Amino acid sequence: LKDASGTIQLVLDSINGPAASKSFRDKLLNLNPESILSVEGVVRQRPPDGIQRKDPNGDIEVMITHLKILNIADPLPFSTNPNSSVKPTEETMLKYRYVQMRQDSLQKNLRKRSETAHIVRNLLHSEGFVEVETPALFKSTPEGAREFIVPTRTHGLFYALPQSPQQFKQVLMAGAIDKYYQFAKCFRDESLGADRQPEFTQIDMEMSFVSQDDVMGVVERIMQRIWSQVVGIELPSTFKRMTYFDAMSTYGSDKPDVRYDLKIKPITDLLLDHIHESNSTVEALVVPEGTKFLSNQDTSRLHHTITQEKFPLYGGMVNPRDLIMERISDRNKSTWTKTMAKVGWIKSGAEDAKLSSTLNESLQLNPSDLLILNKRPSGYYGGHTIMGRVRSHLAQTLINKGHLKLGDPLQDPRFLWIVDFPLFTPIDRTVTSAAEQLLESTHHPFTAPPNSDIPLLFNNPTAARAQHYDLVLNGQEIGGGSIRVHDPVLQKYIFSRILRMSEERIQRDFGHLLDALRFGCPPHGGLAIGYDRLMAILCGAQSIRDVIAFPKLSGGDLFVNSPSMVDKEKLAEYGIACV
Ligand code: AMO
Repeated sequence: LKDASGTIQLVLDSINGPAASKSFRDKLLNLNPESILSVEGVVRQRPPDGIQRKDPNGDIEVMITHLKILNIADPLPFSTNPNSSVKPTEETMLKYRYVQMRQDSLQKNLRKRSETAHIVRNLLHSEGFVEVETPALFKSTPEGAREFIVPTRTHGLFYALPQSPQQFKQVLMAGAIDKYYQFAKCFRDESLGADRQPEFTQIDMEMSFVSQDDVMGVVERIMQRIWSQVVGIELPSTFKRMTYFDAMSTYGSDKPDVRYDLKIKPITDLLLDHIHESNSTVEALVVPEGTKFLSNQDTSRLHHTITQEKFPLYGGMVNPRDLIMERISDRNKSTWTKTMAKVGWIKSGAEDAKLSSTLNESLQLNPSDLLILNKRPSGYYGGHTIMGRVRSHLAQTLINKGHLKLGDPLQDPRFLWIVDFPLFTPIDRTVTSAAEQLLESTHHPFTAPPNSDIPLLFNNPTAARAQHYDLVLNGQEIGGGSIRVHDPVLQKYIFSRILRMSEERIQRDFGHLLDALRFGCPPHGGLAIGYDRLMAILCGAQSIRDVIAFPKLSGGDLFVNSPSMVDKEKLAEYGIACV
């Protein structure tokens, strides 16, 4: 017999007990696994000559006095024994999620999720936070991701599901709920992935009269408490911080995995006398002794992968000639810069030997190293550079081949704050005239610059920094937040002059928020932790699907089979027809 707490052996006395009747005994012994029984009996020490079992409750057993079959299970679609040799597909497991849930791993994950939520609620409650629920029927407003639209029976009018409770939580600050939190459901109609679901949960927080450091402090205390109580590890009292610029220039990513070195080195300055174009950046990545364990096939595969990706903020697709993989040997150590001349990056006939020796020294290059070079349009924009993608693919290859071992993500977590993000990001970098350059908010349009950068909004907005901070753990963004604009004049200026929204649209989409800022709204800021991502790390799960009771695949929800068709008549009530 098993239940959520474990298994125990049942013993039937075939002479006196309920199994005295042969027909009952036969029925019992022929039951399908996972049938539901009610048992009463006497718990007793298992006799030394009893049947040996290897389960944790092996010392005791139940001598049955009454037994009832409550529900006979049909043969199962797959075995609940995780060691069974037949492995069902993920689709099958999601269709019969309740059967999969009986397996140890999903049981443990869901219980750990509940326990962790409890720890967080306790801590926030003790710090004076108020848990407030905000509406799921929201309004279509441009905040970043694509929304799910909800039709109403008033023709032409729609709700939208919230991407996050961002605007509501800011308005709670105007409403004098000075410390808010919520385990909030968020909805984003974007492509799915191991760390992405269309419907996910945030630990959403907002506070009045706070600085960036205050918000980061609360989040650090949450992580410390979780790691202490769930993992049994004491974390440092503050986490490391890195600027966006340092993260992008050294790791090529705004969520760098700092568990491995492989640092990117900009070498543009060293090429200044030799280079053709002025508006390019050249970056180098050295894999020490890389030629020993990365074959030509490995590097051409890497080259191919990168040239198939799109980099809209760095000129589109990568021209294959702009990514060089050079195997350094004794023979070519002082002549490899010829490759740069050959593909036209530098003037040929440049003082080869001198340039090589300068670069060799700066890159500390040795025979048998693998050198990767990339030339691209200058600047740091968006979530990653081309070399940043090279770095993470490369690390994956090295891990797969057993040449790179990462520390345990739970026992040795590398929490890292990324700060000083640019407030705005260009939408299309091929537009060069400042007058036509369209910008979007790097985080969201409510994020405030530091006071010192406000003047930049009037003449050079792309240079303005944001009071925006992301929490990164082992290369994953597990949280993000900012200090908000609380001045309605500044907020309106950002909407109209920088994001170029029409007056009509500002009023329609954000009039309510501007009103809330006008009638006495304190300075405020907050952050949201991606709860599913955090739980996946805590459970050592490969995907956030493993820590969500009913996750979706790209086909939707396989258990209820949704999204599904709706009758024509019902659609007509909403004024909708499918064409
Ligand atoms: P942001 O959009 O950065 O910020 O989201 C916060 C965190 O939510 C997680 N996350 C996701 N998890 C699973 N599936 C998804 N599709 C998904 N999208 C995001 C990430 C991310 O760090 N309102 C702001 C927060 C704020 O400014 O206070 C917001 O939503 O871990």
